[in-house]
Amino acid sequence: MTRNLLISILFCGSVCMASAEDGSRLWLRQDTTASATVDCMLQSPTLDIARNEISRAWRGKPASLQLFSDPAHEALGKEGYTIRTENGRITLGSVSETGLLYAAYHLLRLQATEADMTRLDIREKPVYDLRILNHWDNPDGTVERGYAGHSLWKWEELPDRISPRYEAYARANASIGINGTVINNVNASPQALSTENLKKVKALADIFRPYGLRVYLSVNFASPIQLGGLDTADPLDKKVQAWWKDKVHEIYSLIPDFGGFLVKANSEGQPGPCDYQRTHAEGANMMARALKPYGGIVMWRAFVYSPTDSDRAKQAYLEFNPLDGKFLDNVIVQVKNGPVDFQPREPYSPLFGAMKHTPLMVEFQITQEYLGHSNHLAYLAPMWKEFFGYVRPNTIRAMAGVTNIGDDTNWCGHDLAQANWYAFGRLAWNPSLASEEIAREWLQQTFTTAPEFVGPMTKAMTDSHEAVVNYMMPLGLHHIFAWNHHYGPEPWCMIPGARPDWLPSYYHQADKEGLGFDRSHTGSNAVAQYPDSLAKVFDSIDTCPEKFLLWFHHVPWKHQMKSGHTLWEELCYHYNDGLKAARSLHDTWTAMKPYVDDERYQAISHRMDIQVHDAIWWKDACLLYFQTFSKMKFPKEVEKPSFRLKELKKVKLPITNYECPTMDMLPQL
Ligand code: GCV
Repeated sequence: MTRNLLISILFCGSVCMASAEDGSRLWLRQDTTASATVDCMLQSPTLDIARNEISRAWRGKPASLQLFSDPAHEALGKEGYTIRTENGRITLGSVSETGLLYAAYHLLRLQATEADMTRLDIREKPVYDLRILNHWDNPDGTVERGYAGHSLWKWEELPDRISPRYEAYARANASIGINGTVINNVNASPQALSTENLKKVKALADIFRPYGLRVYLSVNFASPIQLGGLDTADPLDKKVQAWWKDKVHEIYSLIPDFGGFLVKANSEGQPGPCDYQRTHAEGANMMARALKPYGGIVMWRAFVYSPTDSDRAKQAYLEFNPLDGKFLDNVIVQVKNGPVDFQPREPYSPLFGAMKHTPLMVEFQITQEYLGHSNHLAYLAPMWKEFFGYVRPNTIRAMAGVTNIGDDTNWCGHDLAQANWYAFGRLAWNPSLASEEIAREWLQQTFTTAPEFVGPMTKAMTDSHEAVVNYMMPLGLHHIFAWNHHYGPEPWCMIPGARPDWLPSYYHQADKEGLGFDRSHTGSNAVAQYPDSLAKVFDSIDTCPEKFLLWFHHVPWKHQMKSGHTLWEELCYHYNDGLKAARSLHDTWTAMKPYVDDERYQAISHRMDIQVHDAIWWKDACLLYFQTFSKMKFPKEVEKPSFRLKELKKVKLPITNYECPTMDMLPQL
């Protein structure tokens, strides 16, 4: 049965208009001069957006937007939709207005990617109900691990002045199906919940709402003390419970569709329930009870590790697995994809699959904290797909991504990094999409559909993650970054008095015997946290996939690898291949000049110069340093070092944890 909405859109001709190519239009760059006639029987903010999007850009057959309540559409859920060619027109159908908005963007994507639209019969339903961005934005406008300028949110101007970028942000998210945003840093200020701040949050929520984007807040567990003046934040204390209940009531009176809380507790110095000898479950459940009457949720992070003797990679599992089944049903435990911390490559976190009675969501990092910031091209869909190669999508409840968005004109610093925002949204909708397919459609919409451009660039993007892994940390090496800013290589880094698990030597364990962290049964036995069949594979140096070898094993320098090379040679070849691949990405881009506007061409070229520079820096720093242990020669095919170890050891970049270095700050070749 259709409800009585019918919007007819008639095609009108248009002319193409040129505009500055500064990257600000993201992948939403269709000519919007179509001025199609729209016949609309119902109006609402969301439907108006859907109608306008189609009427301004659609150049195909007449189209209708229809709300349905039939079983076929109900089976697609609140946000699913159909797109069908029927009787000479295209019908977009859904049970909800947001579903129709998503359908509108899908239709326009088909047009922008020049898909065959003669007979459309599309049924779409998101795999995850929660597809959510996490901003690590601070109240002072800085963005922790953000490399695209300052925060988009202008707190000092809100709620009176509204930047047009807020709506542009919501639109971009809706166009790829992202339906939630946590707008502040997980290292949360208690002030996030002040009445004054909540009014600002409400202003954003009002703008986002028609785009189907709900607002969430990161909260500081000690807010009842810091903000409420209580003498405790103990989750079992009645006054504390009442404080949260009242605060939640206040939030919902301002923002009726508020999504809920994200909590980093007892992690890296943040307060939490363990301060009162309570468990994470007790802390999470206390907040969940306050949110439950309004339909709100708690996303409770499992990113915990203390300076104990226990291998850092084991700690989240050790602390959370015993709590399986103890969380209320509106709590989702948010787990980083790997057991350590968003390294260029990690095995999946063993909590996935272990906590069978607790809803879990995966946290990916879109911002490139450990992948060359916004200087390097690292298309991350292949890395996220690797996770889904081990963790079946239907065993988790939701997907979160730490954003790479800032107030830079092009949103993400590197124009090609927009693809990671895009890919996150597309995979959160459907994790079985192929990385290549997502790259291709992003390139077609963002640059040109010319096959001479799309073909080589799809390949370059898809290869880029492996290139970065190779020139930074191949074969399972991890966390050998410079202290704090996590940009360049510092495998030698030694800070007196620092926590051992914040220093590279904790992770690479280089010595005269070999390299790598022994997490097998002879070492920390982290392998035992995986299901038996996989634990066995990881446990043996002979069966462990080589991409994880140094993650799970301390491997002798002369160990024979599958290629027949020794570990030392193999390491050298990987770094060398990474450098070659970085050069090849740059060459591909150079050949794309005829297909790209000059502004974006130059901006990307410049960042690729830095990427090649950094690949040399990483290769030289790591190989020269590890050579002091292996005492072995470089194979002759490996490019001679350009830097000297002594010089590299002196490098200290003048950047903080929210800046991206410029070429002049880097060690000079
Ligand atoms: C928001 C890593 C990052 C921190 C980040 C933390 C987290 O340690 O370096 O900047 O803090 O992860 O995810 O909580």
